[in-house]
Order: sequence, then structure tokens, then C-alpha cells
Amino acid sequence: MSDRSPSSRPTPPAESAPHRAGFACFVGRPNAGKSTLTNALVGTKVAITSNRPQTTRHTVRGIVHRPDAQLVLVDTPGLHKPRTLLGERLNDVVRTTWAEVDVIGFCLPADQKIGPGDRFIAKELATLRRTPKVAIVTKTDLVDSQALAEQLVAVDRLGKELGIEWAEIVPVSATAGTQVGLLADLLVPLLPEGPALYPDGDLTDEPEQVMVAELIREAALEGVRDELPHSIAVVVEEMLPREGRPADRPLLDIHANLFIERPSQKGIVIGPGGSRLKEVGTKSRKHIEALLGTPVFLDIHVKVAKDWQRDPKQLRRLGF
Ligand SMILES: Nc1nc2c(ncn2[C@@H]2O[C@H](COP(=O)(O)OP(=O)(O)OP(=O)(O)O)[C@@H](O)[C@H]2O)c(=O)[nH]1
Ligand SMILES: [Mg+2]
Repeated sequence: MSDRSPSSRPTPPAESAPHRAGFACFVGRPNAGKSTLTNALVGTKVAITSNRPQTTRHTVRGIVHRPDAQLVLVDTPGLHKPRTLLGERLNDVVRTTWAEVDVIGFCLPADQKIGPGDRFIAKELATLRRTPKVAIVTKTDLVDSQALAEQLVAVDRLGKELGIEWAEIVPVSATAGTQVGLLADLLVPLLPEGPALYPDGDLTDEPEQVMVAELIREAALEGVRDELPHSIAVVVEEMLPREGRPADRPLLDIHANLFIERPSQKGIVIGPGGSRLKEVGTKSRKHIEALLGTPVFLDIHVKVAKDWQRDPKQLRRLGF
């Protein structure tokens, strides 16, 4: 299905290639580097990332604009064996997304042996016969060329074993920026022909309120240990321009609730004398101001939503 010309021939003039537009979805186990790759392709932070598994909790669309194509990247939560109702919901989201996209990018970290988690996903991908699948070996900066070569062979073998025909196998490093452009070049020909789906310049279709909540959650994830990352949820309750400000010195008031699951977690999030919460506020405010292009007054309240990951009513309230 590829319309790429062989590399020996000069690239045809742009007007001869049809414009393409469509959706590519990155899947992979938690922590595989899906969100980091999405951000690298879009060229800006549309999805939060962290070194904790299960950072992404809903699908985030990042939009890549090119003269020849519009590539909409759908970043999904990492697919995993669910232990909570939240986990089940996240997996449902991922599977629904698979059915809707034009191409799937299966992310496998270069620095980790293909394991049961990857196989679990690959087996499911094998059942989606029609959708082209690209295997993406991520985090190549973490391994030497020998280890990378072995991983590429292992990915090829995994495909053969499960009857998946990879449209491409691409090694990339999102943090070093290696082969990120090439990946876009390889995904575009797999999209259907058609006009752009989103207005020029839009980088995501995430509502601002959600982006802001995610930036706060990202800052809160930093430095907390053990199970706490999974317990944190953030909801922005209100975003309002401060009244009575001069036009050249606006201020946006943002009120957010940071939920945890148990009263005992409150102290960890707030820190001695409120130091941790203050840090979370300072860090996320910088990102929020960059995102919105306006000075911000950020007010974060820590609240307990008892066992929200397992409670359907609470999940609904928190937007899942
Ligand atoms: N060295 C290196 N680290 C990377 C690269 N890509 C991602 N990481 C790191 O890997 C960790 C996980 O990255 P994410 O992008 O949050 O992973 P994810 O697949 O979106 O994870 P979930 O949302 O939890 O499913 C973060 O600490 C990233 O900084 C890369 O190319 N090189
Ligand atoms: Mg993610």
C-alpha cells in the first residue's frame, strides 16, 4: 500500500503526492515511551510523561501538521493486566481506540527484553487483521548497536510467531530526537488520502482545563514513591480571569483539587510545612503559563476521595 518512491529516484514534486490525513495510535505496555514519542513528533508537550508506569489515563490526541499530510497521534494508556476498576476502564479505552485508527504503532523499549506484557498486547494486535501495524523500538539511546540489532531481530521474530506482518520496524529515540522525523515519514503513507481533519496550528484537541489538570498531576507524580502515583487524580474546578486587572497585566485564577485515596496519603503529598505541595504548584504553574501564555495564580487543594480507583461513582466524578 506504500506510495513511497524508491530512494534511488528523486522525490517527486509535492503537488503530485495526494494529501493524506488520519489517525495513528501508539500502544505498548506502561512506561514504553508512548507519550514522550507523541510529544516529540508534535514538537510540544501535549501528553504528560513520567518514569512511573500508568501515567497516561485517557487518550490524548497530538496533531502533526505537514505540507503533505496531517498525522493525528492518539496516545493511549499503557495496556496492562488490570487490578482495579480504573485499570479495566483504561484497557477498554485502549481497545476502543485500536478499532478506530488507520495505523497502530506498537512501542517496545530497546532496553528491555520482550516480556509477557508485550506478548499480551501483540496477541491482541494480531486479531486486528486490517489495520497496518508499525513496530517501534523506543529509547534506542539507552542501548548499544549490538543490543539494538538483537532487539530488532526479536521484534521481527515476535511478528512472525504471532502472524503479524509489521509494515515497518523503526528504531527511535524520542529524547535524543533520533529517527523521529523518519517515523512520521513512514506513518504518513499508511494514512488514507484526504483533507486535513483539524485546523492548521492546532496541536491537540484536549480541552485547556484537562491539559492544566494533567500538568499538575505530572508535577505531583515527581518524587512520590510506591503506590501513590496511582492514587493521585487532579480536577480543575475553575479557571477565571481575575477581575479588575489592567488589560496589559492579566491574571488567570485556577482552582484545582488534587485527590488521593486515603487520609494517610495527605501528608506525603503536602510535605513538611506544605513544602511538597508548594513545589508541585511552582513547577506546574510554569508549564501552565507556557501553555496558556498568561500569568496564573494557582490554588491547589488536597482532598481525599476514598478508594476512588475502585469506586464507579468516584471514577465518574473524576472523569473516567
Ligand atoms: N532514555 C530515554 N528515555 C525515554 C525515552 N522515551 C521515554 N523515555 C522515558 O521513559 C519514561 C516513560 O515515558 P512515557 O512517555 O511516560 O511512557 P508511556 O509509554 O507514555 O507510559 P504510560 O503512559 O504509563 O503508559 C519517562 O521517564 C521518559 O522520560 C527515550 O527515547 N530515551
Ligand atoms: Mg503515557
